[in-house]
Formats: sequence, structure tokens, C-alpha cells
Amino acid sequence: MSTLDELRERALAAIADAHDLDALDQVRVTFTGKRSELAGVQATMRDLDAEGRKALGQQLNAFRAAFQDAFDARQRALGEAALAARLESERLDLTLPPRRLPPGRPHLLTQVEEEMLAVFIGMGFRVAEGPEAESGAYNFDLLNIEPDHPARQEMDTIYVDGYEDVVLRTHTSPVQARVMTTQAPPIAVVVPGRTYRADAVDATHSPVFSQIEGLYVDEHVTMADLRGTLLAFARALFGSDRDIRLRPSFFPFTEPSAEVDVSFHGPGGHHGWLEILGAGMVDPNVLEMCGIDPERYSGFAFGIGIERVAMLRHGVRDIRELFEADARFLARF
Ligand code: 2NL
Repeated sequence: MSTLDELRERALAAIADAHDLDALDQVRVTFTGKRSELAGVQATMRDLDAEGRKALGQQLNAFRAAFQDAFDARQRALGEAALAARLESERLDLTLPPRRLPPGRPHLLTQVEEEMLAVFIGMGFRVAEGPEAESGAYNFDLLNIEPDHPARQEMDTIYVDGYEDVVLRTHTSPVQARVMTTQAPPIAVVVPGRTYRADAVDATHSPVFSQIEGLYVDEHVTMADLRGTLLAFARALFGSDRDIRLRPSFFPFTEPSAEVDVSFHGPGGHHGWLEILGAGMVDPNVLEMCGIDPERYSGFAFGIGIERVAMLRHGVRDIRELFEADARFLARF
């Protein structure tokens, strides 16, 4: 009997000594498992008479009850301590001030592009986009640019190495050709995007530049529609006091074609005209090649260089500023 008392002393001491849940479980195995001293005491039962068994049985029950109470209390205490430690280690200080990052903004070219697109979207144009690597068919043939046209020579066009007939698009017009070959009029799209020419870099030239081209095809579209659309555009972008003028020009894909100037009034009564874009009535050949009946439909098209507009609007004197990513330059806009 005193064996069990002594065993209880040691068991309760071991429970009190267990400093985590794993150690506590180990105490349970050691003192009450199949090969424990308790199991040894229990095995002596069969050598006892009925009275002895009853007495030992009560002692054993008392031992188990005392062990279980101490075990449960210790388990609860260790569990609460573990949770408290975890909550403390994962504590977030919500009063810490945030790290302030200098706010970024879209690149000047993106700002100007979005501003121009918004004007055309407001007039009912939709935005279309397409690939920068194009076939000669879409970049040239469908646009009435003949195989021997100087623009197709390696001197002006960047050909993609290893392909028979793939170029970096020299304008965004191939996207309009894609729209015309897949959609029926009325068509009103503006196409923004990067374009490529084999140009040497200087203050006004870059081999990579961006355009917005526009195309409107429907029944009865005339030069008056072209003029009204471009006048509304020029006034939205440059100011409601502006006028535009159209000068005769030539593009392979429009007939007639025009260069479009916007008026300006500078300080000291200084005034004049600034060229901002090229435009014209879509050549009936182009409509026909793109699957649109030129007897029924007519259209106008225009092309605007985004860099040029950005430079005019913001007094940027060298196109290279727009590609160098100098943070001091970019922060000005
Ligand atoms: C310029 C001139 C222009 C077009 C682009 C065009 C597209 C199709 C059919 C007809 Cl699919 N025309 N585009 C027309 C006239 C001028 O761009 O100087 N851009 C900077």
C-alpha cells in the first residue's frame, strides 16, 4: 500500500515538473502505461484474496483519480501558457506609423495617350489593339503599300530575323486592317500602341515610338466628318479657342490625304500653326482588300504621334527624354 503512496508522490512531482505537453504525455506513459510500475502493482491482484483485491482496487482507483486530476490541471495550464506565448509572439502593433513610399504615376507618354483616347472614346470610338510583330500582308499589302514602295526596304523597316515575312509594325494601321477584315461597318476604332522604324536616334527621332490611329467607316462618311472629328479633338486637347487647317498631302492608304495643323496664339501676338497629325479618306482599294464594299461604304482615318503631342503640350525639346526613365524628368509630370 505504501508503494502506491510513494508512487503517487513521484507521479504528482513528475506532472508538476513537466514543462510542455510532450513531456506531460511522457509522464502519463511512464506512470500509467502498459510497462509502468502501476501495471506491476496491478498485476499483484491475482495473488490476493477477495478482501485484499477489494482493498487494492480502491487504492488503485484513488491513485488513478488523483493522477488524472493532477494531469488534467497541468495539461490545461500548459495549453493556456502555450497559447499565451503564441499570442505574444504574433502580436501586431497597429499603432506603428506606415512606411511612406513616394507615390508613383503613369509615364508622361501614358498620360498623354490616355488623355487622347478619352477624347475619342467620348465621341463613340472603341479601343482596339493588336500585335507588334506583324506580317507584311497586314502591315503593307492591305494598306495599299506596294511591294516596291521605299517604306518596305530594310532601311526603313525592322524585319524580324529568321522569318520570311514578319516585321515590327511601322504603324498601328495593321490593327485597323484586322478590324475591317473581321467586323462589318459601322466601324469606329482608335488604336494605340508602339510602332517601329529603322531610324537613327536624334532629338526628334526614335526607332520606337507610339501612335494613336483612328478609323471610321460607315455609309456616307465624308471629309466634313473627318474635319469635325479632328477639330473637336484638337479643341479638347489643346484648348477651346483652337482652330485646325488641312493641307494636301499624300499617304498610300488614303485619298485624298491631308496634314492637319492646330493653331496657337503665343505671347506678344505671336501666332501660327503646328502640325499634329496626318489623315485622309480611306482609299477605296484598302476598303476593298479588307472585304468592305467601297460602293456602299466610305471612311476616314488618321494617325497621331503620341511623342510629338507630348512634346508640344509639355515643352519637351528632346524625344530621348521620353525613353530614358530619368526620375528627375519623370517627376515633373
Ligand atoms: C501620320 C499619318 C495616317 C492613316 C494614318 C490609315 C489606316 C487604315 C486605312 C487608312 Cl487601316 N489609313 N491610317 C491614314 C492617314 C494618315 O497617319 O502622319 N501619322 C503620324
